Amino acid sequence: MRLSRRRLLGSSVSIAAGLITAPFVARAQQAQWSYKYANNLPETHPMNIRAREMAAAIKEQTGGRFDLQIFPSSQLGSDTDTLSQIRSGGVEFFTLSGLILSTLVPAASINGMGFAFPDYDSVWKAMDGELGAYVRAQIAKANLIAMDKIWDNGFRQTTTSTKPITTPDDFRGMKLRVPVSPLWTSMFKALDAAPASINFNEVYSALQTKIVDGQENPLAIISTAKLYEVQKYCSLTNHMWDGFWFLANQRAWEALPDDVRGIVAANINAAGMKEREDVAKLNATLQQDLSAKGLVFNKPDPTPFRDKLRAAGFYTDWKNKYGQEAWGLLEKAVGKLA
Ligand code: X2X
Repeated sequence: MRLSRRRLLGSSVSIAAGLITAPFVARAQQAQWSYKYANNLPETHPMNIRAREMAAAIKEQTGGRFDLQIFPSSQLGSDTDTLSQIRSGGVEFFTLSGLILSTLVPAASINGMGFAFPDYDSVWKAMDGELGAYVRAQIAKANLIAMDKIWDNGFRQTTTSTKPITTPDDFRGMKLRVPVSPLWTSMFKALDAAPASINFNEVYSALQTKIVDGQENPLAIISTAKLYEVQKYCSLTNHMWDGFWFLANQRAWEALPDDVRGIVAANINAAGMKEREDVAKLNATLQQDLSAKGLVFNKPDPTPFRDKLRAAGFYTDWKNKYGQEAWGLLEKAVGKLA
C-alpha cells in the first residue's frame, strides 16, 4: 500500500514535471518573432524562390529567433486588401508595385512613367540612387518602411487574345486589364484603350472569361502565372518599368532589436539583388519558351506610342502632379520627358 502510494506519487510528480518542462522546452525552440510576408506572385517566380532562401538564412542567422512566413499568390488577399493589412499590422511585410502603392503614396508611381527608362542600367542607377531615396522618404511619411533595394518586376509587355499591338491605333477601344493605380489608367486612356482596374489575383480568370481582351506584364509573370494559356499575342511594348518595394509595417519593424533588424534587412536586400538578376535573365530569355507555348510575338517601334502620350498631354499632366522635385530627379535619370 505504502509502496504503491509512493510509486503513484512519484509518477504524478514526474507527470507534473513533464507538464511544466514540456512547454518550456518547446518555447525555447520556437521563434520569438513570427512575421508574415505577403506577395501576389506564384511560388515559382524568382521573388518567392529568393524569399524562401532568405527566410532560411534569417532563421539560421538569428539562431531561430526570427521566423518569416511567406504567403505567395495573394493568399492573404488582393493587393488592395493587403495594403490595408500592412498599414494596420495584420501582415508585417508585403512586396507591392510602387504604382499600386501610389494610391497611398502618390510619388511612388514615378518609376512607371511611360517609356521613361531605356534599360536596366538606368533603372538601377535611379532606384538605388536619388530617385529611389526620394520615394522611400515619401513612403516613410505614410508610416511604412521600404527596404533599400527595390525588387524587380520588369519591363512590361502587352498580351491580348485578339490582335497584336503594332501601332498606337491597335489600343483604340481595347479592353485592357491594368493594376489598380491612377498612372496605369491615365496612360492607357491617353492611348485610347479602355482600361479596367483589376487586382492581379483575378487576372487569369478575367482573361479566361474574356471580361478583358488583354493585359500587360513582364515575361517572367506571363510565364509563371501561365497567362499564355489564356492569351494569343505578346507585343514587346516595353512601355514601363515596374518594381516591388519590400515594405514593412513600421511598428512591427521597430519592435525588433537592432541585431535582428540588421540581419533581416541585410538578407532582404541581398535576396532582392539576386531576384533582380534572375528576373532580368528570365525577361531576356523567355520569348523562345513562350513562343513554343503558342504566344505570337512582335516588337513595335516605341516612338509613335511616346508621341501619342506627349500629344495627349500625358507627360505634362504627370509632371504637374509629381511636382518639380520628383520630376527633376526622374529627368536627371532618363533625360527630358516633358
Ligand atoms: O498586378 C500586376 O500586374 C503585377 C503582378 O505586375 C503587379 O504587382 C503590378
